[in-house]
Amino acid sequence: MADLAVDDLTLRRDLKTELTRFMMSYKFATDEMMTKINILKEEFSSIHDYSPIHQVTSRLKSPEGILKKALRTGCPIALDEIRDHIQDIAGIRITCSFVSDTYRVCDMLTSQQDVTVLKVKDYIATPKPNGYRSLHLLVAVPVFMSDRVQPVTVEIQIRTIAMDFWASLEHKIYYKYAGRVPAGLLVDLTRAAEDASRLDVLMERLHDQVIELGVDPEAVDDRVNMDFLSQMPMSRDVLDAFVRGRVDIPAAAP
Ligand code: 0O2
Repeated sequence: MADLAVDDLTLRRDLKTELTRFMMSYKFATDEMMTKINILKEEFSSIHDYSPIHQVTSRLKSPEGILKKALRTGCPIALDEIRDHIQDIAGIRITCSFVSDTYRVCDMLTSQQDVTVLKVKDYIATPKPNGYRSLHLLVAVPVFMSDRVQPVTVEIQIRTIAMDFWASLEHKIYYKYAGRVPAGLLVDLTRAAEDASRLDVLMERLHDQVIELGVDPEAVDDRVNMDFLSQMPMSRDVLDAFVRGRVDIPAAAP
């Protein structure tokens, strides 16, 4: 009897370790992708004072959320099956100001050597019937564990601020009505999606016109915004030595 209890405890501990490893792999993959995205964001903001990435957020589906999705989609409850069939356990959402930025960000991420593109769904070029627009990427990134390297799937949604505003509201309404949204509201939502799409086109056109006029918003402030550099004491001579290779740094006064 006592042995049975010990076996049960050991089994529970092993299962918990396995589930923790499983969830950790998605957390690490999210962290890796977030680092990549934040590097791009910071590089653009520092050098150009403008970034095609407006905001980036991430979320990890909870074990309960994963189980619910597995039951809803008929996925067998086994970690290997879940890994293969539930592909949005790790999710990242990037919002951009303009439609062209969404494709630009997509290209920058998918051209990175260690990012394997599994699937691209372009709901911007082909919106869903309800008006939903967004660029969906499924990518795999290698996660380096202590004893193995594991490719882990991350879902990335890239959309404009207007598309994101619409999708958040639609999501709320959909849940409020438990999927049975009144017909009138559905019509209004589809209209709002079309309006948001027109706004995106208009804003991008205005942005292009501003650039054509020679008032490049990226050049209005030509200071290189490297706040972190200002925290490091650096004289003009040191800067010269770094950038131009001049090494005649005057000796410090005794
Ligand atoms: P949740 O609650 O956000 O996790 P697939 O099997 O690939 O053909 P799937 O899994 O629906 O179909 O993939 P898809 O179409 O790429 O959608 C993935 C996610 O995009 C959804 O996750 C939503 O987050 C979002 N999404 C897709 N369609 C809509 C939509 O019409 N409105 C809104 N607001 N979001 C949408 P989940 O798992 O469905 O939901």
